[in-house]
Amino acid sequence: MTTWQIDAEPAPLTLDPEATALVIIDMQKDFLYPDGYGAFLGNDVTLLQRTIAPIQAVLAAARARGMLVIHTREGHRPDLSDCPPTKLDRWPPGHRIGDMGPMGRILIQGEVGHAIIDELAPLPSEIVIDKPGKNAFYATVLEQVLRQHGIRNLLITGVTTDVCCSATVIAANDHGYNAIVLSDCVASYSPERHAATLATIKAQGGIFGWVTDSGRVLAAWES
Ligand code: C5J
Repeated sequence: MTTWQIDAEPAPLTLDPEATALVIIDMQKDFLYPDGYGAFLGNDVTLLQRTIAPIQAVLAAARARGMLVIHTREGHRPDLSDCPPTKLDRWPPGHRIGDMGPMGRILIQGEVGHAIIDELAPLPSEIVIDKPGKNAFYATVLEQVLRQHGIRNLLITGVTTDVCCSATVIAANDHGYNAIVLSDCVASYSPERHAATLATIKAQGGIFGWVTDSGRVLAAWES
């Protein structure tokens, strides 16, 4: 059986390609584009844009290998029926989910800002999971999809390291999956929180998972 030997922290990994999926979390216009909601809140979106090229490289290689690719999008129904009031009330009026932002209603399905960035547009054959929470397992069909495809290992990319990537890695661990985070393919609006999140994931012998990077994954795929 072919396996991938991937250099990672806290220890190298051996992965079964058939049981491994690429997960691209929330690479949405609202988080990454200069006229999106993230920028509107005063964040430096260039910190997140650095992930685009390495994710493109990993995505192209994953597609060439016929790997399962899963994209996620954070967002809510236009009537906000899937948005808890606690999530809604957390910001001042004008900055809330469902309010009008620079790219349409903030984090609402179907709005321009909710879409995945053009650079990483999913193929029609790829799975797109809409999630109302930060963790991609919460109130979605993700676990069912993974089970149907026999997946046990998740290569985690996307934004933001400390929010939706972290929440998904922690949930993946509890659901019995191996989460392997590609450090140059994830980013935060805060470099400090990015570093702290990666340090936590791989601490204590890999308490939540592994950390590697696109170069080491691509090298493993090519060897
Ligand atoms: C945030 C996310 N940051 N995708 N969402 O609210 O990390």
